[in-house]
Amino acid sequence: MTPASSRRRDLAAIVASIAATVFGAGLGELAAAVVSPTASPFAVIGGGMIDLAPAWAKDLAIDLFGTGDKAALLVGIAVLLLIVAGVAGVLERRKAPWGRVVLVALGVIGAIVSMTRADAGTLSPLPSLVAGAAALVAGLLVARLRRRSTKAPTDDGVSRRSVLALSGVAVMAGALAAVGSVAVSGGARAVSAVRSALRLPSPATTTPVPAGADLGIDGLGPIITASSDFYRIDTALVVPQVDPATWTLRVHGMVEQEVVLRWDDLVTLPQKETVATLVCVSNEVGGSLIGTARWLGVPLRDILERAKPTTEADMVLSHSVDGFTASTPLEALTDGRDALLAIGMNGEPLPIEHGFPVRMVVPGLYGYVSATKWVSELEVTRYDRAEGYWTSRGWSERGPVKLQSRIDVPRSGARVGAGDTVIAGVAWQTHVGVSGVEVQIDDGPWQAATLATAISADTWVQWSLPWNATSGSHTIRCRAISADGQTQTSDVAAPAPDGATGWDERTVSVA
Ligand SMILES: Nc1nc2c(c(=O)[nH]1)N[C@H]1C(S)=C(S)[C@@H](COP(=O)(O)O)O[C@H]1N2
Ligand SMILES: [Mo]
Repeated sequence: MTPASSRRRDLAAIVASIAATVFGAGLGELAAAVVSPTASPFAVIGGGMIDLAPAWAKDLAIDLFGTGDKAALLVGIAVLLLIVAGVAGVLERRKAPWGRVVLVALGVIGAIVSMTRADAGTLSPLPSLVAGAAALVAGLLVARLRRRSTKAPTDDGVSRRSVLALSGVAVMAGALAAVGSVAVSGGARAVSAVRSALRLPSPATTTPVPAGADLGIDGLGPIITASSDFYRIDTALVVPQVDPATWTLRVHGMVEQEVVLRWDDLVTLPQKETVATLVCVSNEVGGSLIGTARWLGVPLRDILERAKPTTEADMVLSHSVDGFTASTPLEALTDGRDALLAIGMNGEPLPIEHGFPVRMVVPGLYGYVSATKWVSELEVTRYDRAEGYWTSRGWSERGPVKLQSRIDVPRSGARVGAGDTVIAGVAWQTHVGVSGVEVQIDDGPWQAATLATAISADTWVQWSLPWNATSGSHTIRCRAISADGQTQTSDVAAPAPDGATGWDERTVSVA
């Protein structure tokens, strides 16, 4: 065989193997959609990778892709899979049956990982096994065709075309199966229908939003973030689908009385509506992983009171149905702040990706130690006995929110006309509160900005400063002063392990 024809055969083997893999992957997704969406081979491999990721990797992913980190991961897995499939193709041609073995091994690996997932059921390995088996069968079919083509060298052109045609059909069938899996995925539609039909109880107490809370400045986001604009951060590649009818919350551990709460119990308890700002520990200085919403729910204190934590307990490890956990100081849940077991967000049931039907919201703490979505368990324990999901990956065990401020107007790199304009932004240290914001233009003096009326210490506050802009390039920076008199530090710290610090800064060119 000439090197050229060998290369051509390698290429054909690669195409055939990739086609078989796409076919297998598509069928695996379809099988998952039918038996269990969270057991999708892509979801279990991706979920496993997320769980293995250390603090810096999470940070890097959010840094590079923002809230598109999950899509980026799935694309990454797909690319990796295709590369492995290509290598398997060459291997199969030169050292059969090792290429086939690799494809089957991928399915088996998926099946094994699927069984280690927190939400694994008995059928969880099935989709990955289907994927492996389908890839094997498709691979064998194409190989058979290829062998025929080697036996009849004169027919080479024709057979190569049929190999390509069969590969094309396999790819198309795989893609179709994957698309079909979205349509078949009944679980998601069912829960979303339940959510739409749900009526929330009315709150016994509410938090008013003062008229002066929103400065109404163009480019400054609204004081209450629309649910559809609210940032989303979690480890769930497939959003958990939890039906309120089957939801339970088990309060156990270091308690005098174990308590199990059902949805019907929860909605009959007195509800509170509060406004609270939620911020992610991964939020960079000037970042957008922060939002403010009206939350409806039952104070966690009322729930814990029924279980009666013992005096040695100092932490509540909240568990999500998908295995995520958060370690919250028991004190933050019982000291009277508006720590809620929330069922409503901005007047509607929680959006499914924000924790439907029930999540936690605790003012003053970053989300990773407090805001468990799809919550299913409150384990009363101690910091020296247990740790939360991100703590075991290098993040701090307690996550009090740090004092921060952000410039929203003018936007970074914006072109501003000379003359009277405005600088504006938000500042927060949830549950402590903000008493002032100062702004520095170039190397000028720090000037006091005007603060909007705060909703409460649990929310961000808007601020603004009139500015007579002169032409040229200007650097604007801001710093907040907390309600307890601290000035926001200029020390620069990365988000890991307990939240970013430093001053937000924008450079704008004035025409
Ligand atoms: N079940 C679950 N809950 C979770 C997380 C998660 O990964 N899984 N992430 C937490 C983190 S890190 C943050 S910042 C908030 C984000 O809540 P949001 O997506 O509603 O904005 O949810 C918290 N609750
Ligand atoms: Mo977070």
